[in-house]
Amino acid sequence: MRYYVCTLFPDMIHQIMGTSILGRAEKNGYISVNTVNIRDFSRKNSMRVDDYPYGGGAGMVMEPEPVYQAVQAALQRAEADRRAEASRRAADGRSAGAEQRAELDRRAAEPAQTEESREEKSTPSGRRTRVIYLTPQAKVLDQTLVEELAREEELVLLCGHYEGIDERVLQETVTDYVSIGDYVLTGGELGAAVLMDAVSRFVPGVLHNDESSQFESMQDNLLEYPHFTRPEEWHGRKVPPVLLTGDHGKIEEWRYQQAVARTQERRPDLLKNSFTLHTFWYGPQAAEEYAVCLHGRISRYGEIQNYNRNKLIRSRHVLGDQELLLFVEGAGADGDVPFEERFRNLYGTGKTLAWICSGGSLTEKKMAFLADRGFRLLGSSRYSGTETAEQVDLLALDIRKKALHLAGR
Ligand code: 6GU
Repeated sequence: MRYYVCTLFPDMIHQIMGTSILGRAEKNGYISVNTVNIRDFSRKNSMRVDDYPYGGGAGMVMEPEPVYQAVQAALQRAEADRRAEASRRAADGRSAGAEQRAELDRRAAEPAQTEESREEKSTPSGRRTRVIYLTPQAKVLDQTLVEELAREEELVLLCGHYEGIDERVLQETVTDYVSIGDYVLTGGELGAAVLMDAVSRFVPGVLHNDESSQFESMQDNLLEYPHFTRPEEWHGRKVPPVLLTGDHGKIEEWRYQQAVARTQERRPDLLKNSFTLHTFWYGPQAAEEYAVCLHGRISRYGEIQNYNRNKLIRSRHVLGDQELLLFVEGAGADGDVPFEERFRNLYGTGKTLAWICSGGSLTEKKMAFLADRGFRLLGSSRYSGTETAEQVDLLALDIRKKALHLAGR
């Protein structure tokens, strides 16, 4: 991940980003932190970049031209770095597969973008570089947006000061407006640092295995369960006995209950965005593997059930409003038990969300059947079993985003 921060205080950014885990990540090349000093683009002898607001009122406003020049400089550096990275990868790939090599060579060989064509042109991955303005007048950063931003190769961050920035340059350059909370700071730098910290945690290589939890409660819109380490008793307080049993099923269940109870108590507003995930799979072993993998990327809790089993088929299942059914059907899995028969005891409430993944054919009939049974179909996808971890991740993020959206939250 490459960051380009347009700011009046580059030292502040480098100070924060040069410390601890982020400093290590930069040293090891997993992230790069670049700054553009907006003051370098002042046209005044005083080097000032602010002026009085039209219409009067308190405070100063940052002028459009120096901000525009700074953002353009950031975008140009981003483009140069992207090219350098592509040729480096192409060089590295000479010994790798020919297909990959051809793709990378193609990217590296793309003609340089002129400044005039930038607006229409996008990055080699087909997207425009995101230019994020840090401001309290925006949607508050959350974990879903953090994960989405972490999928970018580069981000340009614009930090304002004084009362704000002339609206016209924002209209012309900014793609995203982000706040870090409902309070006002003296400038955008701390917001930019917060965003970069949260995003960098999702960049592969930044966290070591012992620093990252595979999937965090926050991604489930739940707070973390409480943690304990040695000694077993401290100041007369004992570690909850369940944690000493070694029974992983029980421990996971306890942690889930703790996470929900804690969220209820401290952040009840989060609970309405939380879903309990139930994954039902049937068909061959490959379906189970895919189900386990996808489930684990959508939620750290919930259950995975084998619907090949007659016992399950016979017992009644009703999923509620805040439950999400992930339905994974293996290739050629219709076999001996017809679909309608297999799910004759499965019901939703009418609001229960469902997503169908199929290794074979996704028929209208199956979708209609689920809709009839009280499920709201979020969407569907196909899988081949040859998906990369990144593709599964992307699908998981999409399902979570759609679930929040469809539930109207
Ligand atoms: Cl990102 N910037 C400023 N100046 N104030 C804020 C903020 C950002 N987020 C919350 N308050």
